[in-house]
Amino acid sequence: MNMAKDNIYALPHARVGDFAFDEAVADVFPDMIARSVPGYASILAMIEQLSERFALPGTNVYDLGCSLGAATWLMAKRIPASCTLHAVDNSPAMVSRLRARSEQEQAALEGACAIDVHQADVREFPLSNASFVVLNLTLQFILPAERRDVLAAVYDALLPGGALLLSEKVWFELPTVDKLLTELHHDFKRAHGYSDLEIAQKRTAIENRLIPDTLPQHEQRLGEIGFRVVAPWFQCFNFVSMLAIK
Ligand code: GEK
Repeated sequence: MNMAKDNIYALPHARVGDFAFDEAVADVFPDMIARSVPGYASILAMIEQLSERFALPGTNVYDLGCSLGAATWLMAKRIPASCTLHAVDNSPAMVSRLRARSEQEQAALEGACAIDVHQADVREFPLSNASFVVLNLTLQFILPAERRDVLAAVYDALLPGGALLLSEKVWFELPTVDKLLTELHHDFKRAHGYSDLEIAQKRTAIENRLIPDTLPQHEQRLGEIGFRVVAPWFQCFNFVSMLAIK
């Protein structure tokens, strides 16, 4: 796994453009996400565990917004070999690296389920016969007005008892709580070697691309769509992961 260091925002940018999942980001992505998302490793470990619980033989499992396939890879070794695991991302830079890794490391996947890698937009990607669907830090990059349709498509594709794993950055209505948890997130980034300049420039770059909801907004929308159980199971500062069961 490539662990090149993320220093994309280390030097001052004359104009901080909008954040994009391009070649430069894909090159440093494992380092970037580990140092930016508190609890990322814990969430991945639990996705592996949950996939084993929910994935049923002969069904589809989806990793929507898979990036370099960190969750895909873990799930492949845990779910029934008769499943098809669909890894979907619309970033060509991410998808080409994931395809290359799958080809290079075929031996490691011996006996595991088939992995189908798709360069596609999750807003349009057809889903069916699903037992477990992962949206790990992806929905937050989809425009708020379009989120309900994506989640409803997941709900429609899930078999009864099937589950959606949804991890998101969130904001908090109470200003004191929002300020505190945002500061703690920035402290986390500082403790992992990001400078104040990097934190500030990344914040500017991502402002228009990552628009968080609150946890109650997520819970209400998932409930309205029809999910029988909505259980937030993880929170670290302003990052939350929930399980929604049909
Ligand atoms: C992980 N889940 O390591 N269609 C498809 N992909 C999209 C779309 C879209 N409309 N919008 C954004 N993406 C991963 C981490 S990263 C999270 C997910 C982060 C993709 C985008 O290209 C990127 O690869 C991913 O969603 C978000 O478990 O960078 O904070």
